[in-house]
Amino acid sequence: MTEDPVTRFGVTMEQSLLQEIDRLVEERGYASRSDFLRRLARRAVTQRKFEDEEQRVVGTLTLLYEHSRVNLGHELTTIQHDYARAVASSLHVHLSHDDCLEVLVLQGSSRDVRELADQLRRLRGVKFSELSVAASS
Ligand code: NI
Repeated sequence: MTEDPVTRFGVTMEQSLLQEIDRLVEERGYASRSDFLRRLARRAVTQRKFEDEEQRVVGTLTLLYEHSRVNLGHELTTIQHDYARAVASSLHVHLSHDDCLEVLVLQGSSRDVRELADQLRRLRGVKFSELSVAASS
């Protein structure tokens, strides 16, 4: 893989904002201001690509749900089977008598990943869901 050359450029911003950034860099352990800003930029670029439905993405969907709710487990499984092409793997943890944690590893088109996440999130009994994606090409 050829190395991607880096470019330096000037950024103008309010001093107060720069101070807030420096505090974040310090507190969160970023290597530098540049490191912090690069990560922010990559996130924005990924978000933009995710809006393109044909974009290939990889990611995870974390779900916390009430396993004791009638039919929920069945509905979750049925929807995942509908999108089997996008579900690379899943991890299930029985958290307590009532609650389960499920982490899906997703790989596919942005459209499939988003539709799957939306359908699962909407089910009654799903208490928390978080989708995290990165562009894969
Ligand atoms: Ni369980």
